[in-house]
Amino acid sequence: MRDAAPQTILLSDYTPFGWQLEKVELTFILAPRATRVKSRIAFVPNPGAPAQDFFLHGEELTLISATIDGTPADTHLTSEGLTAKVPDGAFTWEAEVEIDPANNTALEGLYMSNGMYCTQCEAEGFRKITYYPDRPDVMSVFSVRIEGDLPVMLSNGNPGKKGDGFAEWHDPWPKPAYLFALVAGELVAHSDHFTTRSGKPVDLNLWVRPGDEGKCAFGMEALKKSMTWDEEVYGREYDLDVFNIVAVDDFNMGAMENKGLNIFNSSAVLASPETSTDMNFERIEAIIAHEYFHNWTGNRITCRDWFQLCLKEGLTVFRDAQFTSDMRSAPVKRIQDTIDLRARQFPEDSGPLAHPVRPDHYQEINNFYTATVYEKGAEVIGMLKTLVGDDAYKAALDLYFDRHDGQACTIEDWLKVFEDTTGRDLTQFKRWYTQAGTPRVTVSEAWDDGTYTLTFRQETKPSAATPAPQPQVIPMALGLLNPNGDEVRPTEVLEITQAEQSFVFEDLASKPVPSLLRGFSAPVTLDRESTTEERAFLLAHDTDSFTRWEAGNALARQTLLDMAAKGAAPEPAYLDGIQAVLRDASLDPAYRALMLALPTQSDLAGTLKDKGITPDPDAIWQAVETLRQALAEHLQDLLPRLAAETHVDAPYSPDAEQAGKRALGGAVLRLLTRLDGGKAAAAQYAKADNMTLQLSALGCLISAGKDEAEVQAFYDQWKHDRLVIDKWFGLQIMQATPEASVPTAKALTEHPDFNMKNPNRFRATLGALAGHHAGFHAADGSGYALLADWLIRLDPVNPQTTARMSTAFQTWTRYDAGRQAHARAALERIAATPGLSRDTTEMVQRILA
Ligand code: 0A1
Ligand code: ZN
Repeated sequence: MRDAAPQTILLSDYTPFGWQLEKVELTFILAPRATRVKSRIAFVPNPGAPAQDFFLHGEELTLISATIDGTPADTHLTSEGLTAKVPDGAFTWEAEVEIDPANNTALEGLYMSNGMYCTQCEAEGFRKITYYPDRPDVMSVFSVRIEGDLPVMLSNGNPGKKGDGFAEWHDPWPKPAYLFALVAGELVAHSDHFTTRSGKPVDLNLWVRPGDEGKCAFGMEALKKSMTWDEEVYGREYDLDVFNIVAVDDFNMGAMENKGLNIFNSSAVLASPETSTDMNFERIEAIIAHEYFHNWTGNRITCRDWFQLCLKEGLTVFRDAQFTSDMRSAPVKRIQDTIDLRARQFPEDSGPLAHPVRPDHYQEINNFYTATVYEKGAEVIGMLKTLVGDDAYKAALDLYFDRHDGQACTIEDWLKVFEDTTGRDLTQFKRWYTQAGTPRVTVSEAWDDGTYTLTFRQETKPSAATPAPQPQVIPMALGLLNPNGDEVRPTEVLEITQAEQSFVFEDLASKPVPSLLRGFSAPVTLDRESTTEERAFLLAHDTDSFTRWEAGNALARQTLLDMAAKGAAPEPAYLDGIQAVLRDASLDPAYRALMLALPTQSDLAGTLKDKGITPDPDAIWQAVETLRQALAEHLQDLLPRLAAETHVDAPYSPDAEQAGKRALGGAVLRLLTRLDGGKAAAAQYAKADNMTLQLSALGCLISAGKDEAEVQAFYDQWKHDRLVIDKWFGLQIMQATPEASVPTAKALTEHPDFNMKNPNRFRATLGALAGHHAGFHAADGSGYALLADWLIRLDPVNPQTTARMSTAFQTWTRYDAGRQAHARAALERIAATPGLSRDTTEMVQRILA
């Protein structure tokens, strides 16, 4: 376990490493409890660096020997690494260390999962493998020899010699240590080939545990589509002879882009129609693309330091979103991303964990793999593209790849290619990278005899991270409609740069209705005192599919807030408006399904808090229940027709068309269940031949309280499949009533299949509780206490996952005094745990601050 003494790392302290690494040779002699790692590294002085002591990172290593140019090195060991006296010029460092992969439950460095060796080195895991300058701006060419008696032994790059008990690998592309990977075990491959557009053949392998071969085909197709797309859209080709992907059951995140050897959480790559939902398939396609796209945005061009994480992550998320839009439906993807941003990033940006897309300080970098860095980071790139236009974006990206290939870069480098391509000054735009907080944009309008004026005021709440926010550049895409629904001004992009700014539209025949923030053109909160009539009008007539959906969402939000805070009745204009949209069979079923999605309960709580009202989770829960019931009754006659319309006769395919139908079908089934007590759901469950239909039916049965037989039957059917049983754990908690959610979660932590060492199972259980708004925020504090109990238990085992899951508490000050007292007690209990990790200490301190 790490020393918890907090040490803050500052962006402003950046200094280059004093040496360059000409080459790195590693030999691994594998043994579960005592793996030996021999390293041989050629160092030469870095002429661009200031004088400094020679320091190599190293944690949890047993040093066996260390020499410099063949003579024993004069080393001084600390808990974080070693210093050594080194010659003035070039020298060769050789060391041998021993590590214990079998006892590595933190899943950072070299560890074991089901008898298989694997690694996770981002961000700072390589220092748990050997002594090394473990920082992203130190890049080198690696040669690796693996010795062991396992049938498959993989590392980065191209395969070299292979024989009885050994395998060698050479990666010709210089890379930082965080992209190093090694995998060894009894694995089987699903193989294929790809020829790049310049004719280079590439072997593709997806390595899995025996038994999982049947779940590889979809991932392989997604990989080939990603390779083609990156050639066609970004002009980027793959650059090695082989591309390996490995599926691992125990993994802290979704996947990792190690050069030529991507390692995936098995939940993010294995799929079959019987065991995976449409949403699983879509997520897998996106993650495969994301990791593959990192080969250029992350690997060929990497980050100078971890403050620049958004350089690779924001850009790669943006690229994977473009890919998904191209493969599936662009409007649906944009709406889904907006829902996700509001659910995960907005609360982060308005709470105690707020930080800029490019943070300027941290204690533990693992705590900054956040929705702000990833998703807001992608939004910032989307805005840049909107502002400069598609052609300039393409030219800037070409320049970025030309200019910076092989380098470790900064956000300044990134913005400079846009400045050089377009001649624009991006000084103000850069605030999106340096300021925390979600701008709130208030809109007012004036109409005077043919002239329409829109006035925008932007304001960002000061926070600890950004005490004095300055106005940002906000691209505001809008259109104007006339009162009969015709578009009188097609979409244009206004550039808001000032705290308050007006835009004038002349020569209009009648006062228009504005359709604002089309395509969610900036990650802001739009505050416009709009009437129910106007929202209903936009829901019926808006020519932009995003703002049309947004109008329905705003109506739902308004009625739910009035119901939760004032006990109002459901708004008839909302019910009628949604009914009209659902009736329109010309609209994509996936889009209609999104129209039925209500704002999340947590989102509603945040909105109430913004309006100065303390949210009551039980009242919010009740409002949502009442509105869903009202929807079901209002749509009663339409539901059977929709159910028939969404029926799929063809054999299962996870494509967008079928998935969209099933999404709408699933939403319809949830409403029908409120009317028929679960009859339709039971029928669907009985004949379901794919996981999407089976799981949606089971969810309905659980929420209707008619589930006992099916919950058991589902377990019996799938108890051999870890990924399906994760769903079984999660669903029972997600679909529980507020009263039942904490007891259900508690009971499931006592189930023999619960295993806190497996991050997927832990998240399926405790993460589902944290996501149950009324359950987690139970007035008696039982939700907080249960999560705290488990975080305290998990921390010594896996600090990274513990720290990530502590974010469930980030909104705790929104609620009433009673709940706050319970949450504070839970947080203080975690903070007071002896030996708490640096990861969790930092998070809990920030949340409590
Ligand atoms: N770079 C990966 C995500 C990742 C980050 C950190 C990890 O361990 C701390 C693991 C994976 C990605 O963006 O996909
Ligand atoms: Zn990434």
